[in-house]
Amino acid sequence: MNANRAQLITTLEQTHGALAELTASLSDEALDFRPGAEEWSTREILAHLVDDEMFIMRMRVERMVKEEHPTLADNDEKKWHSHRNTSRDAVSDLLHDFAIQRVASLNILTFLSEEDWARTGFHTGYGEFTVEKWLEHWAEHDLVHIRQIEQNNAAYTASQR
Ligand code: NI
Repeated sequence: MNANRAQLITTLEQTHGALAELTASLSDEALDFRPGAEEWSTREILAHLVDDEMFIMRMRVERMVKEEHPTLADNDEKKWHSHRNTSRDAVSDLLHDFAIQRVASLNILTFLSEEDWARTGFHTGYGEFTVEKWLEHWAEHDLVHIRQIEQNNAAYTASQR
């Protein structure tokens, strides 16, 4: 496995721990705090990561590996979230669900062949990409949302002064 790919997979392996650490001492008020009217709360970010892991991230890899150059449809994240059953969104549930989904993803990524990494798909927003390229997007997406939670925590702390 090439070094860049191994590094990206390590990033994916570390995300659950980072999320657990960032949310360990948060009250429900802090979890539901929005830094702006249009911004996501930390609880919503966790729910988004659970949904994305299964329906977007892993699904796209699976489709590229199993289908010939599939067209991968965009999804409306806000609409998804508005239809979400939020009755099971305790932070412990969300982290547990994310851990299960992430392990399933890592099991698939770990066993891809060189031919699999070179397989392609098309997305109306991103254009042409390979499984390898998708892994870069996936790891970057994790880091974007980890930073977003860090910023939410800082904004919440500032709002309490
Ligand atoms: Ni996202």
